[in-house]
Amino acid sequence: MSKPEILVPNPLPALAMEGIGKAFVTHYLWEKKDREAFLEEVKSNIRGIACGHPTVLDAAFIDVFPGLEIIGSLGVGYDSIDAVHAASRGIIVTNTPDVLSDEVADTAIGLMIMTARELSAAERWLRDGKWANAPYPLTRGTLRKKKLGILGLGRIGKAIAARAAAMGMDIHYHNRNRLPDMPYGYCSSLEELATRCDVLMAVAPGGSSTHHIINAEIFRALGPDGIFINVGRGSVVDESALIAALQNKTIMSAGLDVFENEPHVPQALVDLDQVVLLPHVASASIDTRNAMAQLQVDNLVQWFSSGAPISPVAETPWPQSPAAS
Ligand code: NAP
Ligand code: 8YV
Repeated sequence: MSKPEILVPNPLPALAMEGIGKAFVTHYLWEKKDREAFLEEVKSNIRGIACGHPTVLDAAFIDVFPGLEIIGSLGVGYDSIDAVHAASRGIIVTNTPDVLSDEVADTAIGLMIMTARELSAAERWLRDGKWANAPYPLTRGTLRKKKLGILGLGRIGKAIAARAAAMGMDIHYHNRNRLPDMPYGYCSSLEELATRCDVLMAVAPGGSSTHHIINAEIFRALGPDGIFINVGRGSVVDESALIAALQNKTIMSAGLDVFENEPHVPQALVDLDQVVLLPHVASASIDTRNAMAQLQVDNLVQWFSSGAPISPVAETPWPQSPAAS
């Protein structure tokens, strides 16, 4: 039997390319000079798409492929894929949850400590040769006896909470749904969470339900001693309001791994000393990216061999409900 044909719109990690290359006939879209002409040529044969953030798969793109069965995405966030539209066409979308939660949680905690204790600025002080003249100033920020507020107490949020609780922080959270089994304080609104906590940590998904929910009002609630950390998605934050809040000292400082328009980072953020900026690296160790790539490949392979994906997203559950199928 001939191998299924898979479209790869953008380059993926080596392990994913190797696994997909072995199991399928692959079409690397970024290598094609005339992409529209190429898609016209192969569109009827494509049964799967293998992609990664931030490749956009909107309804119009998905509809190019009449025989598409599965979209296997690298990463847990899939806000750049129209999964609702995929579901309406019976197309499965898979992501790579769990295998990255601990790595992302480690990075989130590191970023929080770097921001509260000004570790990047202190290192710059040493590298600039200033230490010989004066010690680095004492930091206003500390995590001792502080409250951590988590927006998005999901797989990664829980891993962050466990680490922060072990550090002695008092944990509170806001989700749309309260989690009765969790020993942390629940806030039914994001504003209540921002008012209650000293450090606000965003680890919620992107998409329409979270777009700009962290805005000027939330920064006012967080207050002048407040620290804001974002390891979720840049779109969750109104970046202009964040820049204003930092410039006007409405909040004390921020640590950011994600941005509204990556890889563009506003110069106004780069210019601020009380901000720690990372280039979306929370899951970016070789081990973790390999685990993500393996799960992406396994989802595609298993779909075409046994008809059951390993980790379908919530919008395209498997097995499908009788009504949907
Ligand atoms: P998850 O298990 O699905 O958790 C998401 C949490 O967000 C849930 O607790 C959910 O609770 C809450 N949530 C969703 N929509 C919300 C809304 N409108 N208002 C309030 N809370 C909301 O996902 P995860 O595996 O922890 O991953 C979370 C996100 O982290 C990903 O989607 C991705 O964007 C980001 N991420 C970033 C990196 C990085 O490199 N920086 C790496 C991995 C993941 P309710 O449904 O009850 O609201
Ligand atoms: C990766 C991420 O940067 O999993 C996610 O949602 O944001 C990160 O782990 C990305 O998905 C790799 O394509």
